[in-house]
Amino acid sequence: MSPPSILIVGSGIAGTTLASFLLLAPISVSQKPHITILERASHPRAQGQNIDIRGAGVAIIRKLGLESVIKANTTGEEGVHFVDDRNRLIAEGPADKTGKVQTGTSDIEILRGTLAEICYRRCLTISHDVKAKGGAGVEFIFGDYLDSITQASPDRVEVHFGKRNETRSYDLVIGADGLQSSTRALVWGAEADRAAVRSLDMYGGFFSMPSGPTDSEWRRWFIAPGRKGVMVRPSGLKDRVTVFMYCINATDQRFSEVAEGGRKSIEAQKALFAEYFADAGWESARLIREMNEAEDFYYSPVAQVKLDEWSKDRVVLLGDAAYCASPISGMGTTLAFTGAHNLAGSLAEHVLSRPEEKRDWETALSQHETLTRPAVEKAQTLPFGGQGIKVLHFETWWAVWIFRTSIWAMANSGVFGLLSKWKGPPANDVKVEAFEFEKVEEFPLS
Ligand SMILES: Cc1cc2nc3c(=O)[nH]c(=O)nc-3n(C[C@H](O)[C@H](O)[C@H](O)COP(=O)(O)OP(=O)(O)OC[C@H]3O[C@@H](n4cnc5c(N)ncnc54)[C@H](O)[C@@H]3O)c2cc1C
Ligand SMILES: *[C@@H]1O[C@H](CO)[C@@H](O)[C@H](O)[C@H]1NC(C)=O
Ligand SMILES: *[C@@H]1O[C@H](CO)[C@@H](O)[C@H](O)[C@H]1NC(C)=O
Ligand SMILES: CC(=O)N[C@H]1CO[C@H](CO)[C@@H](O)[C@@H]1O
Repeated sequence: MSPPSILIVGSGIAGTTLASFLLLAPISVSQKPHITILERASHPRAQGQNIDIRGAGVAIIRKLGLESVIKANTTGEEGVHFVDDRNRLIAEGPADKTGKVQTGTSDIEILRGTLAEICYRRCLTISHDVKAKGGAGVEFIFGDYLDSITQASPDRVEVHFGKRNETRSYDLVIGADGLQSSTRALVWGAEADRAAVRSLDMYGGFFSMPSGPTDSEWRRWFIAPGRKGVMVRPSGLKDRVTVFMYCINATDQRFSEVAEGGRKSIEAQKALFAEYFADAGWESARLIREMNEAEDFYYSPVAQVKLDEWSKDRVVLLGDAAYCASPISGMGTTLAFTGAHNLAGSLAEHVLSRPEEKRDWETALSQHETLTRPAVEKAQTLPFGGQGIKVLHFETWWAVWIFRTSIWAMANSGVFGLLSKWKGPPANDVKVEAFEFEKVEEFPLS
């Protein structure tokens, strides 16, 4: 009996977590799958700004032995300060460090790049252990991409690697290649792909910069007139902070045009933000200067992905590629973890633990979807149907002034505190399925 061969496209949070769990399925080493992880970047991408791990996500990192290392690498954010153009405090929302209540700052705040690196290294050590026992483990391929994916027969998927010009075939292909997934475009088709991505008319630039005298352990959130804003947040390192600049604009086509060219478009992406923030006030001059120098600048449209079906024959999508909830939801990473756990558990149950003639791929893929969808649907329900973000942002100075005054009044009336006591975070409603996986040692702290 030959173990299944699985290709995972994308070495992000979802892809590496899935591979780790697949290798921890409670089966003999000879039954463990051959896994290839294909990543377009030439090395693991240590980019991105602060992300949250909430509720169910915390239970899942614990299963991977990652709780201590992740908690040792958090950004230490104390909470949110809304500031005005003269950097005066308008309102304050402290972090919830118990994980029980929903505030802007969640139980675990970590830089996306740090988390991606930890997940990648976890996957490497698990793979190493499997190989030491005679299993196949994971083969990583960096710096390449697929330019075709075809269902060659009912149970084989043929793929072609663009750069190395090589054709291979797999039992299963998983597209864990993020919001702008090309697996989704290749398999679902260009038209379905366009229809699946629901723009929130918001575009973000992420980078880090040296700390200055006004920075602290508090996130500073400045909302400028003209529907744009900035967050400057602690990074976990004393001498650096992270920046998220964003613009909301449904008509300026340049925002979607510069998203197309990938890394080639970085100069155009930076120029667009520099144009929009030139007269935004506050610390914009410093931000533009630092953005222009930043080597870790990352641009992304803010969007959600909605698909009726996450799999087609033997191709399945996972994480942002299948069901991006957008950074506004604060749930993207928790959903990537939950989905990876459900997909690995379902494959272990219906495929990996069975002899070849009894493998039930269809049930595994549909079970993953049934288990994961309810959490996705909740997370994708944004305040005011996604218009919430627009409601908070205004075109004119006087509207911004009224907004600032009303947040100030709300903060002083204790409304924020009351709100946070009423409603638990949606992540605490997300169920962690009771799949059994092999125990793994706690990831070393250094
Ligand atoms: C560089 C980067 C920075 C990010 N920064 C933030 C942030 O600051 N805040 C936030 O809320 N979310 C951010 N995100 C998104 C966040 O990581 C996800 O919402 C969440 O963690 C779910 O992860 P995922 O694994 O599904 O997707 P992702 O984390 O997007 O991972 C997808 C992976 O697939 C790779 N990939 C893409 N296309 C291909 C291809 N054609 N072939 C092979 N590999 C491919 C990407 O390089 C990436 O490594 C960022 C994503 C990336 C890639
Ligand atoms: C790719 O490989 C095929 C078959 O091996 C060969 O015919 C073709 O010329 C190669 N293409 C490139 C661009 O090298
Ligand atoms: C949005 O873009 C349009 C077209 O470029 C521009 O005219 C408009 O001023 C922009 N809106 C804001 C709020 O900047
Ligand atoms: C990826 C990363 O930054 N890891 C750090 C996490 O925390 C430990 C212990 O403080 C460091 O040794 C790692 O370098």
